[in-house]
Amino acid sequence: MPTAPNDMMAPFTKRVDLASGAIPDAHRVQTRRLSDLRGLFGDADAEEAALAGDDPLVYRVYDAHDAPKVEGQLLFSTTVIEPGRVGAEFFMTKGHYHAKPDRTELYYGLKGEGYLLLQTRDGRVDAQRMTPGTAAYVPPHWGHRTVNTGAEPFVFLAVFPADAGYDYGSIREHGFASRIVGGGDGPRIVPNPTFQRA
Ligand code: S6P
Ligand code: ZN
Repeated sequence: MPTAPNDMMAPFTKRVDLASGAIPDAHRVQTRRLSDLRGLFGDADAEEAALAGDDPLVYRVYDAHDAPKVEGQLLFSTTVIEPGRVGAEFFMTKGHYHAKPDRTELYYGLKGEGYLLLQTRDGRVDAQRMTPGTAAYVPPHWGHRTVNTGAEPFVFLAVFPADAGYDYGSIREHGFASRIVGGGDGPRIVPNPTFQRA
């Protein structure tokens, strides 16, 4: 039984538009342009050049619903990452640890292709390839970022505890251990030379 009145929620269903990745009646849509990711790409000159242009859309997050930020509640969203690069580096999300670091998450690939990059604060690094139909698990304590390595939008569904929260500061301050760059042989996962362990 719920212990507080605001823990009580009615069941509901949301539709995900599989053609676009949008949730048409989303509670909230967050738009991330390149200016929102300033400083996160490895090639600072390429980033500045792109920012001097049209400040391209990098990704949108469709938050399906709102829920009390308490243990037991789930949130879910879709993320639509546009195809594109800054220099050689593919468009990606900002990346975060969860503010409650032991909170987990499940990603389910819906469209396009990409990678889920993961890292722990004590130096473990991982990359999971995601395509339509793959389910990728973010374990407790792993920071995570997604990257579109394809030529069309990369779309995935994320399901996570409502009290997980976001720690973006650690990624902004210390960087991500890996980057994904494009070249003649396709996407390559390379170490980030400026990464510092948190
Ligand atoms: C939330 C989950 C996703 C991301 C989204 C955007 O825990 O991991 O919904 O928020 O993919 O990434 P970011 O790093 O900008 O929040
Ligand atoms: Zn997350």
